[in-house]
Amino acid sequence: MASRLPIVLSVVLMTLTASGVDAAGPDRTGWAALVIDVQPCFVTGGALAVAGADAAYVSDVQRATKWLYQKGFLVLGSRDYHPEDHISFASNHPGHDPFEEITLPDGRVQVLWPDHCVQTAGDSRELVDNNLFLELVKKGQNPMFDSYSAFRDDGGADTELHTILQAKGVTHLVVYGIATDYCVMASVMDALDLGYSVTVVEGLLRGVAPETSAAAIADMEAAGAVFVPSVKALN
Ligand code: VGL
Ligand code: ZN
Repeated sequence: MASRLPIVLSVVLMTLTASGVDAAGPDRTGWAALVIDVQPCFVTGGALAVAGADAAYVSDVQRATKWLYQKGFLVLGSRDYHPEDHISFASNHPGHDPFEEITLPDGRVQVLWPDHCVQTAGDSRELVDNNLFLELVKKGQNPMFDSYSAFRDDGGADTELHTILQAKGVTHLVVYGIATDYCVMASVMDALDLGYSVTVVEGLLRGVAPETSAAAIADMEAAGAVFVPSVKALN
């Protein structure tokens, strides 16, 4: 039996190599990447296309995410996933237009958007390779509440994200995606509130508008997020 051990070991090693996990480099226990809303609705050609979120951006995100995965980071992500009667759709508020801000009867301020990331429509799918993700959290399904944050919606209902991160012992998040001034910012702020250390990859952010994106970056930094230009800074 003992003579078999080297064979078993080399099969295990070959399997690890084939899976693409590169054990070299720092220990990444406790670290996870969080890829926010890289979906067709938000990229060039989408209903709510964000400036600079083009095909080159999507392949940069794909490459960076695969690199982190190979370095031993857990990879999680979020998907905006709205029903057709969602409160954020201008089409559900006759007389109002996309990008208008309205006050709802309960006093909440809601930005109105074009119909986007509609459940089961092609534009809500994930653009980064699904096989890299431990979990992809859907958000914004409740027609009554928007959910910029990947952790919870405007009604206070939690997604499963925090529970999963805790179960996996994650303490440090590397965050990037779309949109800087909405879902990235809300997710980063909630992550900091929940006690995670947060590193934001600035080169992999795309925002709805330059002024609100610059303000969001300043706010995230002031709240304690660390900014790096690219994932290579994490080597
Ligand atoms: C987002 C606007 C509406 C985002 C989602 O992913 O930042 N922005 N829904
Ligand atoms: Zn949305």
